[in-house]
Amino acid sequence: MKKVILSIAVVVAIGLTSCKNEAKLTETTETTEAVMEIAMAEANFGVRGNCGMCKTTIERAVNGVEGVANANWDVDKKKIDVSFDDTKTNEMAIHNAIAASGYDTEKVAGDLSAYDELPGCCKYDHDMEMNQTAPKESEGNSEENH
Ligand SMILES: [Cu+2]
Repeated sequence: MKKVILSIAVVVAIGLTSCKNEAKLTETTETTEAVMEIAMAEANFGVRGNCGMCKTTIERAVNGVEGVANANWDVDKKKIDVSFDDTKTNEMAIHNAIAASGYDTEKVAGDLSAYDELPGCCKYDHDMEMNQTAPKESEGNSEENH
């Protein structure tokens, strides 16, 4: 168990570093931002989680999907904003990546064995309300009913 936690901590540390580097890269390429923007699709949807460690795990899972440019999970709203290249990936791939890391999304239930390996503080309540403030522009108006 200790081994697992240690390796998670290492991966998290690496993840954090690479996230920061990516953020810097996008800042320095401001001139091409307008061009990039056109190719980028946006998605925002509910994801359950408790704390900053959940945020790291969720965002690392999303950033691991090829084509994802940016991911930001809001701990208060239980909601993630993702921008991605829709020629390389799609919203369902992002849902699946989050679910594989153990977290529930609006569309896909989190993998239970991954959930079991989450640190105690991250074992979120499966009945938790997600997406606590609805986004103004929702792409999926057809999935209001669950
Ligand atoms: Cu957590």
